[in-house]
Amino acid sequence: MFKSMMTRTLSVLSVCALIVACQKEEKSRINFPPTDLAKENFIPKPLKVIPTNQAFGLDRFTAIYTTPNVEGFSEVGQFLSDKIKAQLDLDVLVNSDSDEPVERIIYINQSDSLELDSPEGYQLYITQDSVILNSNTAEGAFRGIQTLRQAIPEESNDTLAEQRIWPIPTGKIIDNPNFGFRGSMLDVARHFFSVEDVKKYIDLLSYYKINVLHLHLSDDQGWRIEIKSWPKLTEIGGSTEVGGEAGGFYTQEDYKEIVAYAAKHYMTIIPEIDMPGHTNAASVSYPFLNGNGKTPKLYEGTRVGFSTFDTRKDTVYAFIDDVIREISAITPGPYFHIGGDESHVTKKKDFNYFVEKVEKIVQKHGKRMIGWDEIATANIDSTSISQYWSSGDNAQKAVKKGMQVILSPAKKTYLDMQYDSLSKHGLHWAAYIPVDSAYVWTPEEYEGIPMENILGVEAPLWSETISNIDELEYLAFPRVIGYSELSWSTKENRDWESFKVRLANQAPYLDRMDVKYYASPLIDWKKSRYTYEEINKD
Ligand code: TNX
Repeated sequence: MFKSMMTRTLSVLSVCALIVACQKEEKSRINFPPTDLAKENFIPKPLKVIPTNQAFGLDRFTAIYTTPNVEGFSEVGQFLSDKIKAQLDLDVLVNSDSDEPVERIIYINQSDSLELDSPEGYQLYITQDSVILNSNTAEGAFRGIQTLRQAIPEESNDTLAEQRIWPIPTGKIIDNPNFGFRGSMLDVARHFFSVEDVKKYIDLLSYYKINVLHLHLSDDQGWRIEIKSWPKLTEIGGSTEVGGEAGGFYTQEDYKEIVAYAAKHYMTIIPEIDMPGHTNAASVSYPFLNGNGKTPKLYEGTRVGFSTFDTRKDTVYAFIDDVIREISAITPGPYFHIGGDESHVTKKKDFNYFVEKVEKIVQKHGKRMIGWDEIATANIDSTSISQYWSSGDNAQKAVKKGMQVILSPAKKTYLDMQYDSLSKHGLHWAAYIPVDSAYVWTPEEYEGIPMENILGVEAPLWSETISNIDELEYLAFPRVIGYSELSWSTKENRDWESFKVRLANQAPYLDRMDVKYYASPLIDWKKSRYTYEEINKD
């Protein structure tokens, strides 16, 4: 114990010595042109940005150090180093004791400072000689390095010294999220998306500090996760998708890979098995589940609301217990989503009875239940969570029960809504959602739901009209970037005119990541491979 404290103190001291040494080494100072940290295109906008108008030169004499012996910190340092390498082809060593000359350091520091009053809060102090990132937790450090990544210029300045230098503006950033839950949902049931596709979506979301990915794993058109005790769910139920293509599913190993990848990005995966409606694929696989008296067939259309489980059969609940048990065992996050939407052929009292029974099963397996807003009609616990998508009445019912609400109003947050009548993909039953309309609303004051009942904001991407990653990106980007700011930044810090400019400047990053975003004509894109006309020609 004493020894480890000593090592820690010593290494903090040696890092301090290094900073002082760097500061003394006047000759390594480079004459940067003045900068303005407040003009960086950060999304989401940090709580406070105080510029000091000089520059930290990121170059091959820069090294990363992290607080030793605190879980996760060196991995966050390595993550930053890997991203710098991928972007700039620059090697920045992490916690290295090599003799390579180091002139400037990035220090990722665990700090118990009371000012950092949330696990995701962080402070960045950028001076000419060092970048110090303070946070209580590795999660906060991870959010902080996304901000730092956004301050690294796309182009190096090659006129300042012999080596290539990427100047980062100096100053101080104090940041903390407005909502702890900032999510997106991906429907892998209507069309299946591969593990690689999901990982790319995670990469992009986490750059904008989104920390929840909800996977809609079952619907009428497909069952997408292996359940070892009920193998036909994927053998039969996973074999098709909308339009009649081959479908697909995640083995439990695939799912674990997604969960682990998300965890590395400090992102929680929420699995959803949609019940008692939206269950045609399950009932085709095991017909005893069916409650509407019809012999089901595989379904490749896009209608909703025609299927239901039999809510009065014990064997149905034994089946659900197995499904929730197997998925919960490989899901480290605290939530299990039971769907519950559009059960149009389930009688009201059967629906409520069903939700109440399934809530107990979810709790038995150690998870907190989430359901679409309809679940609030049942007699459920205040610990369960209602996801508002269409009914203000249901939201009020949830609030009366003391439940938390996730805000996903279809007419504001549905990523599958078309931008306008020219959009190549998407639906418009709830609204057309252009990029400004997606951003300009106030979750904190939505439909009179008290702030203390709002868990956060989630933008669902339903996949009836999209079948590959390019189409996914067309609908999600750039709107999901706006939802990241709506859920991270405070109301006072959000402003369409400012957001619009910062969004325009995301083009180089999105291009570098090969994101086929929709180049909305509302945005004066900084540089884009896709013009509005090109994207809209078919
Ligand atoms: C409604 S939103 C649905 C989904 C569809 C979506 C299409 C909700 C809980 N149910 O089944 O995919 O509309 O926009």
